[in-house]
Amino acid sequence: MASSLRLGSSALRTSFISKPIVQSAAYNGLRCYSAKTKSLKETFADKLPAEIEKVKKLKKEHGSKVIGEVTLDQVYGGARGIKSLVWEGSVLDPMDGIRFRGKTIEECQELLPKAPGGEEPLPEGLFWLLLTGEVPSEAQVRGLSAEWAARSDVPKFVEELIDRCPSTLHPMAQFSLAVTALEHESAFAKAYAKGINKKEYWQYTFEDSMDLIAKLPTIAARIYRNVYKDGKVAPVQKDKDYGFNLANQLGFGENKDFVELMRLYLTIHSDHEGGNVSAHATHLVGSALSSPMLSLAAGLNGLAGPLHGLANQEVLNWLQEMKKVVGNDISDISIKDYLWSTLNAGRVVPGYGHAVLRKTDPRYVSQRQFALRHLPDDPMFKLVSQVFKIAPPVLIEHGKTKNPWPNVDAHSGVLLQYYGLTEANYYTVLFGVSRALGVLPQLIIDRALGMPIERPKSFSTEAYAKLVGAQL
Ligand code: CMX
Repeated sequence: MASSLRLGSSALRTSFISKPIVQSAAYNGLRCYSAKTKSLKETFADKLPAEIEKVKKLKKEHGSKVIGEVTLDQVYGGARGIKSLVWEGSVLDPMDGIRFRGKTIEECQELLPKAPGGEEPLPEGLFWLLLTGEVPSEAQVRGLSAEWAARSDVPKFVEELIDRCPSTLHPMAQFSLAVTALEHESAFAKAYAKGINKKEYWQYTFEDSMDLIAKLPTIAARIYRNVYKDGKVAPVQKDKDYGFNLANQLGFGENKDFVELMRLYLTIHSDHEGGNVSAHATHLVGSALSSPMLSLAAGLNGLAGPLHGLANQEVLNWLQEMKKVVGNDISDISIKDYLWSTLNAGRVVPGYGHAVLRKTDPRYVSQRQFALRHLPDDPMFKLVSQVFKIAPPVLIEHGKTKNPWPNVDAHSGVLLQYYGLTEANYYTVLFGVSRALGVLPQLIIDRALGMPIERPKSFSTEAYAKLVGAQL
């Protein structure tokens, strides 16, 4: 192992942390944490040598063990269930749903620090948990909020790029474009071009990830304000948290319930283990040592697909179409008929089904609980609740989907529209801001653990036929 990684944790801090090798110009060494509070980078660096040793030992002692088999059906079935990825932040159980570093959403809601007077966890805390495995202290989370605010300035040319997009360009395409353009600022790309020791990769990846996350609310808000409002974006308030700033820059900062919703939304949409399209795409592109900017843009492009993140946009549009047809009659029979008309038209019921989950998504449940607390009488929420009651038996009768229960996307749009964020085409951008908080910690971990370029094996149908002894 190279000398820098053989060092103990304090030595690591001295070489990597006390004199950071790279910092964003906006951040510029500003001390966001009190003298006694360890920063996120320090916390991660402290834990890193043990993590590296753990993986090394596992590979050395058990590297040749067989952990599964692969059928031809899996190969032709989107690689479902094939164990081939490492993802530290979260694991998805088909029945229990997502756990972030072993903690359920409910546990995260209880344990993660909140804003003063707030109810919902701050996404800063979730990011910290995903990266380090530790629940941060309140002071650490406040420090991280300040650090992101300090790094939030978006380069002028990126703002101009967004401003020049036609308002008819889908917000996700604008978002991906802006994130790609941030490549210009990538410390990783610049350092790599100069030539760096691979043991230092993670630090540049960390700095880029922090800069990138910090800029996303301003970018996302600029797209929203350009396409749907007056094009003016409020500046980031440096003493406020990430969720508040996003809500405020979108134009909803005065509504404290919407701010709380943003904090919850950003927390629960962040991570869903490694095999989903956005997470896997980010990881895959990152494995070629593309910068965090280019890697995240790849993930966002995948999130923009209707079978993945875009489903939240589809759900609200579908509910609104349904409302036009059923009017005020949301009786069981009326909803059932509408569901069948969707299925008989060869369409999917958006927001229902999942590649891994086999029960109601806990992310759906937490949003439903939020709605029950804040908007129990909203007509669209009542419609969503009716669909929740009627759709599962209809989908079971339809007999195709392996999971007739709702996923996260079945609920989010209804909460956003209640507070006046009614532009469904925009919703996936918010999902993308949150997803960055889940996929970037893993990218940092990938570089810290020295994960190699990803390269699974492919064959032609003829070659597979030969492999299984089939005559075609
Ligand atoms: N409505 C109608 N049919 C559905 C269905 C739904 N909600 N969900 C699955 N099916 C169908 C599939 O289209 C498939 O049909 P074919 O055999 O004709 O191709 C069959 O049921 C089996 O699919 P599956 O194994 O249950 O589901 P997959 O793992 O292939 O796909 C998903 C999972 C999410 C893409 C699918 O359930 C779907 O299209 N749901 C609606 C879109 C949606 O809500 N996506 C968001 C998922 C969450 C996220 O990633 O953000």
